[in-house]
Amino acid sequence: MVSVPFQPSLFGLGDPSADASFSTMDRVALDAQSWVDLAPGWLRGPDTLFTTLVESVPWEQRVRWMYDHRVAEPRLTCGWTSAQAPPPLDGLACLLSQHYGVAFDSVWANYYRHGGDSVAWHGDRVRFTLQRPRVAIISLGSPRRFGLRPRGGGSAQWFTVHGGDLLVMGGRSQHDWLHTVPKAMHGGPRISVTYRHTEPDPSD
Ligand SMILES: O=C(O)CCC(=O)C(=O)O
Repeated sequence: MVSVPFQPSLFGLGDPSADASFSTMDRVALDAQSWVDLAPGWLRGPDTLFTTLVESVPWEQRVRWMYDHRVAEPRLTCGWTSAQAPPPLDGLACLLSQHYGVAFDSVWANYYRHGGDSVAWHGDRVRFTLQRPRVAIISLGSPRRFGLRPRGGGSAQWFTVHGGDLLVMGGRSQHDWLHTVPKAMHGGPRISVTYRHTEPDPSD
């Protein structure tokens, strides 16, 4: 694995601010009931936010049981309620909530320190309590591949997410699809800021 240092770009510097009109957003239908919304460059100043979060968040190393031994998750994480999340993550929760008509009340940030960090194929736990959860992900830092594949088997769909991009999974995507951020041989550091909601969409 070759670790590539993060190079901020001119576009990425400046105060973080989101596109409140979601003007670049496009919906990709995964199947009749599951979708992904993609808004490239939704957040301006993503490199400023990336650097601030790397330095200021109290990152935690979580461990998991694998059979009979404990393994460190290959990324660092930190979570808050949306109300307690540091700015501008709290304000971004409000903007996303207004747009999607659900109250995004929790924020989890994941720090992939280098291309060797990853998250394996999985569906989010919100599927145990919600029919059609929306999960919103803002990418910061280096680009990464983000994959989705049908839970029952079939070919994967791949997206490359760049710093400032917003990706939202919705419909039945947590139930019927799995998603992953695989290791990247020449990948640099990346943070994903993920938003989830507890209460269902009133129309569900
Ligand atoms: O980092 C990402 O973009 C995805 C994160 C994710 O799937 C998760 O934390 O459940």
